[in-house]
Amino acid sequence: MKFLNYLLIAAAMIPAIGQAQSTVPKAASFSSMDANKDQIVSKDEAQKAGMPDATFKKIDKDGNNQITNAEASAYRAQNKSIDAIDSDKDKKISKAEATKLGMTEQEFKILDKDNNGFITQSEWETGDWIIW
Ligand SMILES: [Ca+2]
Ligand SMILES: [Ca+2]
Ligand SMILES: [Ca+2]
Repeated sequence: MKFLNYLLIAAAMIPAIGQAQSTVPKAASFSSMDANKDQIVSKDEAQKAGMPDATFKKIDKDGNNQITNAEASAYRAQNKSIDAIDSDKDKKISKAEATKLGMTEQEFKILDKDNNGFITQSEWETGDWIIW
C-alpha cells in the first residue's frame, strides 16, 4: 500500500516538474531573499532563492555582486506590470496565481493590503518583489 501511495505521489508530481521547466515566471521578495537581514542581497542569497545568474547580473547594475534596495527598486520599475503573472488577465493576482510564483500565504497577505483576496497592480507596486 505504501508503495502504491508513492507511485500516486510520483505520478502527481510529473505535471509540476514539467511546469517548473517552462517559462513560468518566478518571484521572490527582497526581504525573504536577504537571509542575514543586512539590507543587501548577496550573490549567495540570490542563488539560494533560485535566481538565475543572468537575472542577478541585470539587477546588479554596478556589478559589485550585491543587490541593494535601490538596485532592486530600479529593476522593479522596469518590470512592474503584473501582466506576466496575471495568467487569466483579470488585472489582479489571485491566490492561485501567486502560489504558482512560489509565494507563501503569509507573503500574499502582506501584499494584499485591503485583504480582499487579490493583489492589484497598485498593491503590487508597493511590494518589494522581484520577478524573473
Ligand atoms: Ca543579505
Ligand atoms: Ca550592486
Ligand atoms: Ca488574475
